[in-house]
Parts: sequence; C-alpha cells; structure tokens
Amino acid sequence: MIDDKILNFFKNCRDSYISGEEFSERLGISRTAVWKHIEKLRSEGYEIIASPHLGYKLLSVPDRLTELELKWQLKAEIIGKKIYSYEEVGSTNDLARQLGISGEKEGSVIIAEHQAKGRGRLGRKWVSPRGKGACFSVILRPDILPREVSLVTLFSALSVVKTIREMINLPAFIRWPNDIMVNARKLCGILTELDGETDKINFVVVGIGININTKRELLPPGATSVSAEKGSEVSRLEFVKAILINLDRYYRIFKRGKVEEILGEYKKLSTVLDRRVQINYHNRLISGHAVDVDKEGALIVRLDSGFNERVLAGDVVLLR
Ligand code: BT5
Repeated sequence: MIDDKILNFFKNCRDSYISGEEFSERLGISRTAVWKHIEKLRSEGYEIIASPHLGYKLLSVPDRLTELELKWQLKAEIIGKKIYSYEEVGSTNDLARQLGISGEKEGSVIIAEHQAKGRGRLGRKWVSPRGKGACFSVILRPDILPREVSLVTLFSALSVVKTIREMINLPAFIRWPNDIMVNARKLCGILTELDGETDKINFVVVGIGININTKRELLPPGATSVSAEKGSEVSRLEFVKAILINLDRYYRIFKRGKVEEILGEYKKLSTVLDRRVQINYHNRLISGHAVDVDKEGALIVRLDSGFNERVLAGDVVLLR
C-alpha cells in the first residue's frame, strides 16, 4: 500500500524531485522507512534516483503487468475498473471463473506474468513464457443468449487485431474463430468460457494469451510474437493497456446491440472468408468455401454439395 502511494505520488509530480521529508509527512512514516520503500521499488525494477538536496525522482517504470501500472490513466469505462495482477497462477481463466461465481462485477481483469496451467480449447495447452507475453482474463456479464456467446470471442479478437495494426503496424488477421495471425503464424489465442444455464448467461470469461516479446524458440511450431515480427521489443504495458481500451470500446458497441458494425469490421480482417477451408467439426471433416460469418458468430461454409453448413466451432485449415 505504501509502495502504491509512493508511486502515485511520483507519477502525479512527473519529472520533479520529491524530498524524503515530503514523503515522510504525507505518508506518516519516518524518512528511513521512506528510503526502505524506495529501495524495495528499485529492486522491483523502478529506476529512482536520489539527490542529497533535492530528494527522489522516478526515471522509469519496469515493463511489468501490475495492477498499479495497468490502471494508471487507463481510459476505459468498463474494462479494468478492477485489475488483479499476479506473478504466477494456474490459469487466469480459472481465477476469473471463481471471481465470477462470487459475484465479481463485469470488467474485472485477472492478469499474470506466468501461467503454470494455461489452457487452450478442448484441453489443449497454452504456452506462456514468464514475463514475455501477456495472459489475462476479463469477466463480462453481457445480456445475451448462450448461443450468441461466440460474438464475445469475435469482438475480443477484433480488439486485439485493431491494437496490433494501430500500435505496431503489423498485418494482423483473424483466423475464425479465435486465432490472431500475423504472416500466417499464430500470435494470440482467445478462450471464451461461459457460466450459465440453457437459456441464460451468468457471466462470460474471455481469456486472451498474446506473445509479445517472446522468442520464437520458446513457442510451439507455427507461433510468432510481436517482437519476432517487428524486429524489436515493445512495451508490454502500453500494448496491453491499448488492448484493454479497444476491448472496452468494442464491448460498449456490442452492448448497444451494434453487432452488424462489429461484423462489418471483423469480416474485412478475416483470413478464412472467401477461402476454401477444411474444418474438424464434432469429429467430422467439413470441406467447402467459407462464405460468411452470421449474426451469432457462426461460420457459414458452402459445401461441395452446394448446401450451406453453419459451423459453431472448430479448427480451420485454409486449403488454398
Ligand atoms: C487458444 O486455444 O488459442 C486459446 C488460448 C487462450 C489462452 C489464454 S491465456 C489467458 C487465459 N487463461 C488460460 O488458461 N487460457 C487463456 P486453441 O485454439 O485450442 O489453441 C491451442 C493451440 O495453440 C495449442 O495446441 C498449440 O498448438 C498452440 N499454442 C500454444 N501456446 C501458444 C502460444 N503461446 N502461441 C501460439 N500458439 C500456441
């Protein structure tokens, strides 16, 4: 708590020195205690210089995904009002689910530097080398039917793709339903899980895993990261904040019922539309032409027989 207060104090007086005496008065602790807290912050990667006459000055913050840094001037209305940050968890989706069951408000974010049991769909593993990428989950309580939940994956993917394009300038696309691809390699995966009954949603957890400054050697074959594509590292903090802001924007559009607007943008960034695809759907191989994504987020595939099939989930392979 004191550390947070010191940091907030520093940040509110950007670029100026704050004396040990001032800290001590404002925080109600001794100057030695102030010094100890400053040392602790330094050990966490905060660059703080000390001058005998002027006091302390914050030069830079570490690129760590902490609650305090993520929340700092985060201009979002729903997403990130509350952020729970951890060094290591099993899976952020599991923590989010527990919070959701205990009545956590929508918009809360659970983020970790490392996941010991990161999950993909169908029990697959999600690899997240420590401190290099981002893995986080967001609790949402949209007023939709369970069959519309795919739309949550869809606008979340759109938020990530938009951020990659706007901030990093990389040609990111969405491989329906949940993969973000850059140069035909997977950079981000999304796992949306639902808690509810047949006709009612209690809450949705959107889990997002992104490779940011991760070396390709540490990732599964076919994966890539922002730094591998860009050729240099980026601030994970700024990147994740930008995703949260876009997620907030698209979620608000979604809540206003503007699904068409989201679908319009989504379709332009899809790798699968207008392509011949093969999909493993409920242990059945479907081949055909991907022609549309409908209002519930399902992929419409024109089969070779001429019939259209509505596909709700699956792994898409692009044929040519
Ligand atoms: C996904 O599943 O792509 C969803 C991944 C969601 C991860 C987030 S992280 C935060 C939250 N907490 C969790 O526990 N999960 C979510 P799927 O489409 O099933 O893809 C899984 C496959 O992607 C694996 O079988 C690997 O082939 C590949 N993969 C695993 N780790 C990867 C990585 N870091 N980058 C790219 N591909 C990866």
